[in-house]
This record gives sequence, structure tokens and C-alpha cells, in this order.
Amino acid sequence: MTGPLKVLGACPLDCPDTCSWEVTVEDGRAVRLRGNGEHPFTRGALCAKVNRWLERAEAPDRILYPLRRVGRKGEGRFERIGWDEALEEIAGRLRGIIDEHGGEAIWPYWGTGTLGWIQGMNGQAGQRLFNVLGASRHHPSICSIAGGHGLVYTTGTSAGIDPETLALSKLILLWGTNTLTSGHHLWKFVQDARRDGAHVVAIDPIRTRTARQADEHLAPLPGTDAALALGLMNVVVGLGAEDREFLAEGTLGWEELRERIAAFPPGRVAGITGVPARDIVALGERIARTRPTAIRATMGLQRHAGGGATLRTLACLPAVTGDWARPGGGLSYSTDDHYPIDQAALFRDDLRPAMTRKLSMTRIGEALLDLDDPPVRALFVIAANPAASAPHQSKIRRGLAREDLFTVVLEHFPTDTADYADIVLPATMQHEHADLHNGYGHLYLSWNEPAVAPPGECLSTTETFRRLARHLGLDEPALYDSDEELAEQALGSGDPRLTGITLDRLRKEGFARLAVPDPFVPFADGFPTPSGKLEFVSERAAMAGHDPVAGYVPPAEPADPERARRYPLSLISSASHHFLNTTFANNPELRRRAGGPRVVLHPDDAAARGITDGRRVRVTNDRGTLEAVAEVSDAVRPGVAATTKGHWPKLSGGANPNALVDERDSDMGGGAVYHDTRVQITAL
Ligand SMILES: Nc1nc2c(c(=O)[nH]1)N[C@H]1C(S)=C(S)[C@@H](COP(=O)(O)OP(=O)(O)OC[C@H]3O[C@@H](n4cnc5c(=O)[nH]c(N)nc54)[C@H](O)[C@@H]3O)O[C@H]1N2
Ligand SMILES: Nc1nc2c(c(=O)[nH]1)N[C@H]1C(S)=C(S)[C@@H](COP(=O)(O)OP(=O)(O)OC[C@H]3O[C@@H](n4cnc5c(=O)[nH]c(N)nc54)[C@H](O)[C@@H]3O)O[C@H]1N2
Ligand code: SF4
Ligand SMILES: [Mo]
Repeated sequence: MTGPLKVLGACPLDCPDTCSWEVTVEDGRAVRLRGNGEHPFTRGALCAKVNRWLERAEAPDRILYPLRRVGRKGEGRFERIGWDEALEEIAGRLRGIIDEHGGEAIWPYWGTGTLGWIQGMNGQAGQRLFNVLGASRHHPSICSIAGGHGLVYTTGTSAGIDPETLALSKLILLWGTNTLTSGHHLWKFVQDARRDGAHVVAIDPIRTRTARQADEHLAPLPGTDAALALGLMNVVVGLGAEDREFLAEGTLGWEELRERIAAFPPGRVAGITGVPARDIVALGERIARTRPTAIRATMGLQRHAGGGATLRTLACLPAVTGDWARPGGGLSYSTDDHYPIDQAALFRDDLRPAMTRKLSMTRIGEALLDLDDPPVRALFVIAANPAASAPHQSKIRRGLAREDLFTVVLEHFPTDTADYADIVLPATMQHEHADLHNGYGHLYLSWNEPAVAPPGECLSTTETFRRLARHLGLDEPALYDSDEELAEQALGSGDPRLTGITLDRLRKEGFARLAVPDPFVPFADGFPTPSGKLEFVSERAAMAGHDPVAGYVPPAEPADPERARRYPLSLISSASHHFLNTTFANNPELRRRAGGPRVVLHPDDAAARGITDGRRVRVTNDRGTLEAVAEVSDAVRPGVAATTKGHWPKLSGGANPNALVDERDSDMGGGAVYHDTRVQITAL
């Protein structure tokens, strides 16, 4: 009998907080998982979902052995096979596909199940092997890309300010972000600011858990936020409260932006956004007199046709007020780009024989059904559940059902996607493998030390691809680097922000803050744009075919008159409090707490349809149907219906909101447009 052992690790999920955690191991078994009390952001607490992590690891439906399909695709019937047999079959199929169609017929589809740099999406685990095979490249467009592109045009980077500096703000705009659900550890910093007198405003079509805790709530129509931002700037400029020195020294194109702002007076903006003009004037006046003002905006906000333009324009507001130069001012989105990970060393794109095409996550249905140059013939799904998470579910299912598509799914659980696999490979969970993580809502790197041996025959993603490389007879040494070697290479960029951060130190301490000043004002010495200034007018945007001046791009589906008439409600399917995307949505207790699929309707919209609270309804459009229970509440504004993402279709009547979402691209980066979806709702 050995005494309890405490092993430091990190939560791998797609959540801005990337908590540092401590696993207690007794007799080789993980018996307790808790948040690391030493970590300044985690502060000892995990969340409603991850408190059930160890229960999830031991769940009876966990996949523990390689499986081969015996039923029809989608049926989910499999037989157990050995690893050698599985890898030999995969290697054989890949050789045949490469001979017939070339390497580009292979698509490694990485999802956000783990964001790790070694095992997960950030590092595109196995990328080196796919490079050697000349596979298609993966475009991770599903989550944050449109807003990221928009910010790059304005500020040169999507990195934004350190979220911890919100504690220094006097006015915080929580703009299209549901902090208390989608990354609750930031709330402490919001509360610190409040204790020092800060005013907190939530801007969200839905009165969320977060909006209910704010001092003020504005509910714009979905996708109209850039117009709202221009209206607020209009009020600031009307009061003469713009920061002329910052505008002259720190920005490019003020004349052009000022003209654009002039075209968005509060009366017009009220018409576009549905926010009363007096509320726009009042908030504009508050912004004009409050320094510093900070905006926290996350990814939900940009899941619209104009999602790129939205973030691009929001980032102009703190420039008009000069707040980018002040601790506690500016805009926070995703801190990812503050981390100088050596991606070239990690990915080794030099191993690719020739440049290959990029396939977009949000277009997986179309790619599987329509591509023929070459067709996708082998799909590796790695920590992803596209049959539940990606847009236009019925198309994806038709694509995955193709008999000539060879699908390999690396998973923990028998998801809707795994049901379509030819081969399922059992994957380790975070406390069973090693990984390196950054947090996209803070500035700490974490090392995740494996705490226990994997159950059954589960293997890490890296080990899976090392073994597959051997079965393919490949002799490139870089395919066989160990997890620790990969981590050393990732940390080897020599960037000053990594000063003093070694793998040894991370292993000892669990985490380390980037070597940046505290408080961190990232753009005190200028912006990483071509001009070195914040760009209201961007030549790069113009070259990419966008309006050179920051502005407003309306949502797509409401702007189509025929669609708007047939489908009069805008559907938002945002983060569920109890699931993390579709992860955890098979956990019995979390499913019980979440309840079945629900859709919230305003009393006026419900009455017009004869729908009462608790009634079963059908949510439809030309792409699909979702059945749900109606909740009638003024927590949503008229014209908007609210539901959540995450439910597994196979556990909830065969569909989830992605049955209704289109594969259209947002304005920038090919981002997803989940919240830009029109539907009709009828009582069942
Ligand atoms: N519990 C939990 N936490 C999560 C996740 C989860 O599934 N569950 N998902 C994780 C992932 S993958 C991500 S990317 C992040 C996302 O985190 P968030 O950005 O918070 O994501 P959402 O919940 O999609 O959207 C946030 C809010 O934006 C609002 N919104 C939608 N459209 C608009 C709009 O046009 N204007 C305005 N002003 N608001 C709008 C929605 O009503 C919602 O309340 O959260 C992560 N954290
Ligand atoms: N309607 C609607 N749909 C949405 C969104 C929305 O706002 N509305 N948001 C979108 C967003 S922001 C995102 S990021 C995507 C996420 O979509 P996906 O990237 O598909 O993420 P998940 O649905 O959580 O599926 C992740 C899977 O990875 C598995 N997994 C977890 N860890 C590991 C691991 O270490 N190894 C392996 N092999 N597997 C692992 C989990 O069991 C889970 O089944 O969903 C998008 N879908
Ligand atoms: S999901 Fe987010 S809040 Fe929950 S443990 Fe993971 S990082 Fe922390
Ligand atoms: Mo995401």
C-alpha cells in the first residue's frame, strides 16, 4: 500500500479558464480531483462539469479497446479487435487511398475535446505524420476565427488585454459573453473591480445568468453589435470626449472612422439593434466619462455573418477613448496569441512533400459530399464530435454514411460521430497522459503530468500516431519524438515571454505565468499592425476584399426577406451550463441537471403561436427540425429564441440545434455562423 500521491495537471477542455488541477492517487487509482489553490486564476475551484471528471473516466460506456464496425454506418455496432489488427487495417487502407487519390484524400479533423499542444487541437497531435503523408490540412474554423481575424485588422493580433486587468476597470462591458457559464473564474476579477466602484453592463440578446448579475443589461438583436458600438462611439464623439492625443499618436484612419461614426446616430442605431435610443445615449455618456473602460467579448458574439466586422469595430471603441493605453482598459477576446509556442518546430510543415489544400471544419458536410479533387476518402476524427457539433447535421450524416469513406475516430465515448466509424480507437483522458496547455482567458502555461495508467487498452493520441507511423513503415525520426521532446520543442522559441519557463519548472510547479509585466498593458508601445498603430482603416482588410474602414456587416438570415418571412425567429444556441460542447452530455447526472432540449421564447412570440410554458414544440427551417420543450420567459427579447448547444442527438430525439444551422461562412476566416439562424416554432 502506497500513500496518497498528488499530481498536478490542467483541465484540457475548450474553456478560457484552463484550470490547474491536482489529482490525488491512491494505489494507482485517481480518487480525487480538485482545483489548484495556488493558481491565481483557478483559485482552488473547478466547475460543475469537471467536478465529475473522475466519474466520467470510470463511466461504464467508456471505450477501452479498439473497435471495428460490424453494423451499418451510423448504427453503432462494433466488435473488439487488437491494436495491431486495427493499425494494420488503417495502414492498409491509407496505402490504397494514397495510391489511388494521393495524400490529399486524407483529412485529419481535430476537434476541441482537448486543446493541448501535445495531445490536442492546438498542437494538432499527429500533424507530423499527416504532413509526411501529404494529407489535406485542417482549418480550425469552428469556434473563434472570424472575431480573431477582425481583431487582427484593427490591433494586429487577436490577443487583446490580460483578462485579470478587468479588476482595474471602472466600467466593464460583458459583450456577448456568458462569463458565469462559459468561464466563471473571470468573475472574481469583475467582482474585484466592482468593489472598487466599477459598473458592469451585459450586452446580450438573452438575460443570461451573467446578465442577471450585471448592473445593467442591454439586449440588442443578434448580429447587430457593430452598429451598437458605432452608436456608442457616436455619443462619445458628440460629447467631445474622444482622446485626441491617443487618436493622433496611436491610430490610423481617424478621419475615415469619424465619418462612419457620424452615420450611426443613436436614433438610427436603435432601429438596427432594437436597443432604445435613450439606453444607447446613457451608456455612451457613461463610457465618455469613465476611464478606464474595458470590453470582455468572447466567441459567441462572432457566430454571425458579420462576426469578423463585429470584433474589428468593437476594438475601435477603446481607441476612441484612449483606453487601450490604460491598465484596466481595452478589449479582451482570446489570449492565445500571447503565447510564443514554437509552432514551426512542433508541426514540422517542412515534412510535407507539397503544399496541400485546407479543409474547413464548418464545411465538413459539403466537403464529404461534394469534393472530388480528390474526394475525402479517409477521415480521422480526433477529439471531435462533428455529427453533433458542426453545422448542418443532416448533410454531415449523409457524408459520414458514405460507404467509400474510411473513418477512424479516436474517442472516449460512443458519440454520434463514433457510430459512423470504421475503426474506433480508445483514447486516454487528461489525467492518463502528458500535455502542455496555455489558457485562452489568462496568461498561464500549464504542464499536465499523467497521474495514473490508462484503463483497458487506451492510448494517447501521440502514441497512437507513433504506432501508426511504424505500421506504415515510415522512418522519419521526427515521427517518433516522445511527448517530453515535443514539449521541449514547443517551448523552445527563445521568445522573452518564455524567459525562465522550462519544462522542468512546469513539471515542478504545474504552471507559470508568461514573463510579462503585471499589470500587463500589451500595446503600451504600439500595436503589431503594419503601421504600428491601431488601424481604423486597414489596407490588409481592403486587400482581402473587406471594407477598408471598420464598420457594420448585418446578420445574413434576417436580411433575406423570403427567409425572414418564413422563419421569423432568430435562434441562438449558446453554451450549456452543464456540458462543454458535447463533452459531458452523456453523463447521467449532468443530463438530469440540464434537462432535455429546451427553447426559450418571449411571451409575445409564444402567445402568437399558441405556445404555453412546458409545451412540446417543433423548431424548424428548411435544413432540419428539432423537438424541444418550450419555456416562455422575457429572459429573451422578442424575435429571439434561445436554446443551448451540447445535447447528443442520439440521446435527445435524433437532432440538436445544429440540424438547423447552415454551413455558410462568416465574413472573415470562414468562421461558423451558429447564432445567425432563422427558424419557425410551432406547438406539437
Ligand atoms: N459551460 C460551458 N462552458 C463553455 C462551453 C460550453 O459549451 N459550456 N463552451 C466553450 C467554448 S467552445 C467556447 S468557444 C466558449 C464560448 O463562450 P461564449 O462566448 O460565452 O459563448 P456563447 O454561449 O455561444 O455566447 C455567449 C453569449 O453571447 C450571446 N450572443 C449570441 N449572439 C449574440 C449577438 O449577436 N450579440 C450579443 N451581444 N450577444 C450574442 C449569447 O446569447 C450568449 O449568452 O465557452 C466555453 N465554455
Ligand atoms: N449550435 C451550436 N453548435 C456549436 C457551437 C454553438 O455555439 N452552437 N459552438 C461550437 C464551438 S465554439 C465549438 S469549439 C465546437 C466544438 O465541437 P467539437 O470540437 O466537435 O467538440 P465536442 O463536441 O466537445 O467533441 C469533443 C469530443 O472529443 C472527445 N475527447 C475529449 N478529450 C479527448 C482526448 O483527449 N482524445 C480524444 N481522442 N478525444 C477526446 C470527447 O469525448 C468528445 O466526444 O462546437 C461548436 N458547435
Ligand atoms: S471547464 Fe473551464 S472552468 Fe471547468 S475545470 Fe475546465 S477550465 Fe476550469
Ligand atoms: Mo469553442
